[in-house]
Amino acid sequence: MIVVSNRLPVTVSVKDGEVVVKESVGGLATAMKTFLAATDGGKALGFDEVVWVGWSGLADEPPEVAERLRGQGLEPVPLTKKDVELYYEGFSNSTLWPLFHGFTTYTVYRDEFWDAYVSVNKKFAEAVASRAGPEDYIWVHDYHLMLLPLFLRGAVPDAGIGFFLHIPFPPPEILQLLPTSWRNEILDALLASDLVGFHTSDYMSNFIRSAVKFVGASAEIDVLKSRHGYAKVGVFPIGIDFDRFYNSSLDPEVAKEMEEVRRLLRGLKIVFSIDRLDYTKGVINRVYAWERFLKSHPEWRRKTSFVLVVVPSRTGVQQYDAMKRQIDMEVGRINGELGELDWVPIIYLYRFLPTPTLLAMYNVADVALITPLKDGMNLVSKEYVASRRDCRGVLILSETAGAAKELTEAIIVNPNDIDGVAKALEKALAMSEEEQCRRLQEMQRKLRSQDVVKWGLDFVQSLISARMERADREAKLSIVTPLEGPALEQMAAAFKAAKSRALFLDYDGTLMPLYPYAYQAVPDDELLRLLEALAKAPGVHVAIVTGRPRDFLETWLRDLPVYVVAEHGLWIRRPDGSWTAAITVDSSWKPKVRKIMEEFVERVKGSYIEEKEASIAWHYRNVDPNVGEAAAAELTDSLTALLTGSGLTILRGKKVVEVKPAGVNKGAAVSRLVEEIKPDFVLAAGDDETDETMFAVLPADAYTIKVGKGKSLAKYYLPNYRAVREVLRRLLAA
Ligand code: GDG
Repeated sequence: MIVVSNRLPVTVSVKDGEVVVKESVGGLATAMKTFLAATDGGKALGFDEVVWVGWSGLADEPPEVAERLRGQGLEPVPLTKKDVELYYEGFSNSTLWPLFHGFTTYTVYRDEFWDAYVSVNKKFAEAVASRAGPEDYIWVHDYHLMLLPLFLRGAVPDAGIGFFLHIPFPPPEILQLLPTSWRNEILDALLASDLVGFHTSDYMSNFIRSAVKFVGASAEIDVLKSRHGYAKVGVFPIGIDFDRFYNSSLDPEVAKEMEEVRRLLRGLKIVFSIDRLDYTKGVINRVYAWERFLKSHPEWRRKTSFVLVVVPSRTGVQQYDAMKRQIDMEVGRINGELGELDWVPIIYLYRFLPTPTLLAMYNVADVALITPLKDGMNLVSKEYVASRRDCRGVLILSETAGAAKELTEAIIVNPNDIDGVAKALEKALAMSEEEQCRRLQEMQRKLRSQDVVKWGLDFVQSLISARMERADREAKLSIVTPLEGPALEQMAAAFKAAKSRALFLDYDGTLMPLYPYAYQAVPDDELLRLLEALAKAPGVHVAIVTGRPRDFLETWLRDLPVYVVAEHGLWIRRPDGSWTAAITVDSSWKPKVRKIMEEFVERVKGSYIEEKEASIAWHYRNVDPNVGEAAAAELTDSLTALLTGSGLTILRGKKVVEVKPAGVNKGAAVSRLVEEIKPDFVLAAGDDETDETMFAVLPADAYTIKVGKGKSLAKYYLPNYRAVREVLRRLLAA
């Protein structure tokens, strides 16, 4: 397995010509190290070796650094000063970081940034490729490397490629601000992965909506189909090393620190927060909320202090320096205004805390005030909760942190609601010990079971199965052979030899040409005579398997003794003319969907709605293709937002977007008929996506035929409906 992240999990320095390598602390490095240690360096998962590829942190590093790192399972990607400036500080931290966190006005768009991002992602791909083979798994981390899956797919096409995003994925309306080609290249590159993972389902659905809207991917629950094939998407909320924090107070060094902190703070109630200096963290909002609290609750003055730790980060970047000055100024003002000779309202530290001190603070703080404006996950909140073996302490957490989805027993606040945060502070400081413990226990239960090892295992196991599914699909997709010559003769012979034969035939595009309007595709005499002759032949069962509504089929096929599967498997008609429904039909959702589709009919000239008993379809066959595809993507997007969790699915067929109940498809209906008819010869033919569900469920010896161009699960290929009719005539002759 190859792990790739912008930074290697070490801090490297060169002192007096000697290379010094230290382990680094912080989110990703610690998380992966814990995961790897728990899996015996990946061996428990079947990996012989784990190599980590990334930047050492030194620009223009001397060659001895690489040598030294390689000896430790690390593969450095050397970056120049210019790379660091344009790719790291530039595109990663001045474009993607603000935009993905929703800080659109801080986002800088510069061509040199983008160019460097592309070229550094290529450098990473080369470094990975130098170590990777076709059997390997590559796990790429975070927003610095979003183009990497595409470059890797080119360099090591058969490797398993997984990508995990540690920060939020923004909604399409925000992503849209990125210049079109950058935005689309990023989405397209991510889709070259086998698996793309996010912290929350919101981020995942933002990604799905963007991929559908901007690069025309089609979504099937947790799979996105694009020009690269299939990419799985999933939610993997990162956890922490629970036991390490839960046991921290037992560590003598931490215990000593705890005592020291308690002694220095003399019985004051402590409200604690620690953050990297970053505008996403909303530090100033906390300061204002604290001021509001102290002003509206003077009785708490001298009884409590706010320990505000801000860790230096990205110094030298303009926005960060301005923010630092504002914090310095406001903290000074409040301390000056409200402080006393023997009491400081805000104890402000601008530095990195040694780990034992941080753990001591987690263990003694009465309240943790963690109110970022936007945060992918936020590990500090989890670490605080896990540390409280004594079952004391209250967490105040922003609803805009990914962690709020799991830590629902925290006091959840809106970080911009200064009054709300001030009230939460009062509630937290007054909370009974029983309630503190009840809330903590519930959160600890979740953190214990969803720890960082579980996160890693879930991701890697999903990656392994996603890759297997892809290999499986590609193997099947690649063997479509023309149905002619000996292949056709062999099939005709099998048809003749069989006792019971089932023919599952799609209608539009398979037996008939595609017409601009659905109502125009009225069966011609030649087709009707052919179907009738087949259906009346002994031991032959003909089924027309289509997305069309019952009434159309009743009108035109009524007199034929054939099976009919209508509306993609919702209705089945037996040759005796009786109809049965596959599920009970609830149509209460239809008006809402119709209303949205009507807007599109209004806007997109030439498009129209076809309403069926259990589904509604929007057709755009006779619309300018560019306009039609863009509108279809937009419609799918609006419908996805409306229908998530509704038990309905959105189907994108050829020039049609259709909404219908989930679990109903041609494949399910055809399986039913196979059980009923028990044929010893099965043929299925179809031309679009919806027919793939038939090919997927039929027995291995079935003759499955893809009509027209494109990849398919079918075994054989025929160019058009005329060829299909020709083959049917050949069978009839047999
Ligand atoms: C990304 C996402 C997501 C911090 N200050 C000190 C210190 N730390 C440690 C904490 C914690 C980590 O650093 C920071 O955790 P974050 O959750 O903020 O993670 P990041 O790595 O900044 O960022 C974030 C995360 O990835 C994981 O996916 O949660 O949303 O932005 O572990 O304890 N440690 C010590 N002294 C400090 O002063 N010793």
